[in-house]
Amino acid sequence: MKKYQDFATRAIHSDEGHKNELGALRTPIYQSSTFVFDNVQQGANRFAGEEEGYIYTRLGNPTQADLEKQIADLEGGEAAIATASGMAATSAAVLQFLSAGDHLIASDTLYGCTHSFFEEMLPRWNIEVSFVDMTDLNNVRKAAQNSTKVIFAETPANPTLDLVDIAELAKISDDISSRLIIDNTFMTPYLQRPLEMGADIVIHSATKYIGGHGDTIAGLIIGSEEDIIEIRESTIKDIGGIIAPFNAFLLLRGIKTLCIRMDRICKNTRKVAEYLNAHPRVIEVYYPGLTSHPQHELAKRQMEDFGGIIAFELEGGFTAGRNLMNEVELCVLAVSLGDVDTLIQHPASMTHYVVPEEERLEAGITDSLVRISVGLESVDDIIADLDQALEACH
Ligand code: LCS
Repeated sequence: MKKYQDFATRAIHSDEGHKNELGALRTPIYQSSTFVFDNVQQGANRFAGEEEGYIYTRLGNPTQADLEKQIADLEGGEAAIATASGMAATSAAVLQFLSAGDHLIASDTLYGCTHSFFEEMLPRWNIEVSFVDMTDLNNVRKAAQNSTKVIFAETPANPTLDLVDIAELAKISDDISSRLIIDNTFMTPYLQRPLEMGADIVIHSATKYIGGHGDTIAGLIIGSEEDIIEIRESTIKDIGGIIAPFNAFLLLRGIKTLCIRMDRICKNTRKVAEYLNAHPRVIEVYYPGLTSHPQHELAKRQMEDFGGIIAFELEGGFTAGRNLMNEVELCVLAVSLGDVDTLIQHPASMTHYVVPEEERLEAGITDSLVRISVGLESVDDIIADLDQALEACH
């Protein structure tokens, strides 16, 4: 097929749905655990990698393969693997490139389970981890050791919306021969493409904007052909966090409307951020699209738009925030993000509950921080709901 330059066209046409035997427009769901061999020699050849063809869905499946081809194209990578969850993507990518005695540098603000995986589990395999504030990259240079094999960052970070300069971080990573892994969940490839800025691997919680409808848990890993083959044949094959065919189908479907959803979400979010910023009871708004965000210039440089997540703090601290979340009617009180619905939650007691208090506060995840993932509803209705809740939450 002709290679289209425009992302919006590729999001619709760079899968190979219609290339199936019956010409179905959409990629079929190959809901099969295993694949039949014509004879013993064919089975042996497939295992030996001497003949193309499917073997067993943990090792590969046509629905999954179509999704992988498309997301690699959209992220600007050579290859990809779709996984059972965002955490399956993070753990498979990180474990692939670290062995006992190695060192990982991670940004100090990360989704709670990513933080606990690094802090609680990796040291059990004698992997040392340094969490550093990557808004100042000197901290990364200072933390670097000969044994540093992976640098991992989320940008924008969950939930504080701190940014990391990907191109500068990639230079540091190259200088010390480390691999740079970027969690691009908050942005999607439509708004930010870390591989083009020098990152080695991108991971996603595809549960969020890529699925987009609040109905799927899934993850993605994108990188060079060589790295992806290694991950597929090792930490995915042997640890097993592969995506289910039906979930791969749901992501292929989500990608078709990614651009139009993100355009609407970014537009809505800008208005909600401006509304919150002007409200007398809101004392702080964290959103990279506001000129008051300390990294607004970096945001304009490395992101196409500013995304759909806002964090904010209310006058009256935790009590006011809790009351607000109990008072909303349209906004849904739930974790996760990137859905069609506007979701609101309390990081300190929910998504980041697993982060030890001292580290949580150090990273700016205060007890009074409220996070909102703006959805696709009418922005007037979202703002009216927040307005009535702010009135009622004294
Ligand atoms: N990376 C980021 C940036 C995330 O926000 C999450 C989940 C993950 C990775 C893990 O992905 P999962 O395994 O859940 O697909 N973030 C969540 C959140 O903020 N609320 O609930 C889950």
